[in-house]
Amino acid sequence: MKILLYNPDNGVTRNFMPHLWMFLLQALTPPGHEVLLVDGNAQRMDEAGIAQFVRDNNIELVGIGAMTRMIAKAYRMADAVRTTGVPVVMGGPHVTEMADEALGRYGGPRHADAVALGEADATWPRIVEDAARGQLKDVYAPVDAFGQESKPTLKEYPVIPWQSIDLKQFNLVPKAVKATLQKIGEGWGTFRLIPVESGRGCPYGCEFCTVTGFFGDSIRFRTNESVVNELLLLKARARSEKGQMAVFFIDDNFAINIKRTKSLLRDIIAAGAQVHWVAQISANLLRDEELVDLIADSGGKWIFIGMESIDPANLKDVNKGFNKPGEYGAVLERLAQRNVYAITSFIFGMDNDTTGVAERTLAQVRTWPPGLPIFGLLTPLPATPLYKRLEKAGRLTRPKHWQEFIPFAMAHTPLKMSIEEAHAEVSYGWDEAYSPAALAHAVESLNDQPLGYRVNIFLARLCFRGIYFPMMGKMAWLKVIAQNRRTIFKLVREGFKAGAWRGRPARIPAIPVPQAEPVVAIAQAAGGDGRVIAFPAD
Ligand code: B12
Ligand code: SF4
Repeated sequence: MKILLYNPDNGVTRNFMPHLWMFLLQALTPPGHEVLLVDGNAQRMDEAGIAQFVRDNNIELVGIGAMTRMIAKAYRMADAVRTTGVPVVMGGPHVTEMADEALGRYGGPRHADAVALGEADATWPRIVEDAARGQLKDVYAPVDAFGQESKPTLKEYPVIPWQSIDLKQFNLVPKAVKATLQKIGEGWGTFRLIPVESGRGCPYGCEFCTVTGFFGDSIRFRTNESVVNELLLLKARARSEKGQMAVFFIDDNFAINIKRTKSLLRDIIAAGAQVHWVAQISANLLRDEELVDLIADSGGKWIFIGMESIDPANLKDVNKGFNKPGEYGAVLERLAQRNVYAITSFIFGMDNDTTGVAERTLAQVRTWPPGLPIFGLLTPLPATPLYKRLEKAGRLTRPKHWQEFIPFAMAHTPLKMSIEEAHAEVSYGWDEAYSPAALAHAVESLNDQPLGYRVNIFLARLCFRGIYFPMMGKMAWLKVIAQNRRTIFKLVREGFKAGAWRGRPARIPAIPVPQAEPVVAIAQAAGGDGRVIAFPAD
């Protein structure tokens, strides 16, 4: 059978990283079937396009995975596929919670022939075999022989054959400069950010988050050996094509078991498997100096921290009281001393937020080492405790907000300000944090560092700006470049000075890894279409 796995774009922003579920299910497909992957972020497709693709390639089964944010598009694409007579299986966090919606059991149209609930590692092979026999069931649940929910232990993790997967659509280096960049240093002809998981599950249960409900509060880890081997495979692939790979450890909380994270990072270093990496780690776990040392030494460059709010009352409301705003500055300082920087995520529209929350947050951010602040609105995702609380209180203004996705728009009324005021706070946050003055300030604050670090922070900021501000097309980019011309000119001028790129970082990592380049490549790629995508709330 020929199978297509498809992940939709969200219609607004473009993702910089492929989705792990596609590679994982491809690796778990029983032998004898061919699996094609299409990521809508890399290959835009509309309804007619996917129907044509299915016909042209004689596809016999289509698997679609989507978050809540893209579900409306996912349903439209599924409908288009089903008009060709090819069955559609849907999976992922949204349909797991809203299976009846996908199956048309709420009285609405049916979009999927079958739905895979929860983690599909064990059910996918069954789905494929049933589809091949023409006997798809409506619902596939991950249960054991006794009907009890069962989750993969991850001890027997499949080997994703990175050496041979077709990754053409996921190269962030624009075609026009690929050949030239291939000749630079070890080669920059390709740059890919690859998702790797080392474990699943988070016990913290923050009120707005899907993860604890979906993956459960039992945390499971792959063996160190299997993660290290995967990194080695990725490095070998990058070398063979004169390119670079960076890794996003997509674990919800990469250091949830500090002892185990340290042992993994030590094994990575011992095996020479360091790549540049990004990971999500909650602030409370970054108090550990030894952990932060190992992060830097193993190639960690950016840590995503779900700070959410600088107001302890807000954090308590959403069951995230383990975040202590008073220690945020020290945590970031500890990272910055090792040249690791943070993507700090904030949520506005929380129940204790009042007007001016963006400026109050920014006043704190300005006292911290430079990083990438991002701002979003509290969003009631289906089946989360937050959704249930707001529904019970009659506070949902758009209870099915996913059916008509509007970026950066609230779906409930905050308690101490209006919806419009919350929107204005988010807008202010982005405006101020990504203004030319703020970008110049971020660059200047690293004046004692080699030029690469300053270029890195500048380009990363330009890219992250695109999460909120449309930077589609050349004109929008030219405008941004014109607004930031002073900083660009300064960086270029310094680039010509002898030794500017070398210098001595504030602290030399024990294991030397090249600096700055991944973000350079992301920025170059973003030059095509300008937008990068939001990170999750850790
Ligand atoms: C990495 C990640 C991202 C990446 C993008 C995704 C990528 N390229 O990998 C980035 C950082 C960009 C991102 C952004 C966002 N994310 Co995100 N992200 C994640 C994260 C941490 C890991 C995803 C992952 O790969 N998991 C591991 C794989 C193996 O699990 P999986 O995808 O669920 O797949 C399994 C099953 O679901 C199933 N499955 C999935 N698809 C399919 C399809 C078929 C056909 C079948 C049979 C089975 C199946 O099988 C897989 C194997 O078991 C998850 C949390 C999590 N742990 O999953 C949040 C998560 C998916 N993100 C979430 C959110 C909310 C966002 C943002 C909206 C955050 C924001 N405020 O901006 C943005 C929106 C992105 C966009 N495109 O518009 C929510 C989604 C909740 C929901 N109901 O939709 C999650 C669950 C986190 C949370 N806090 O609740 N995210
Ligand atoms: S927001 Fe982060 S820390 Fe909280 S439950 Fe979700 S994954 Fe865990």
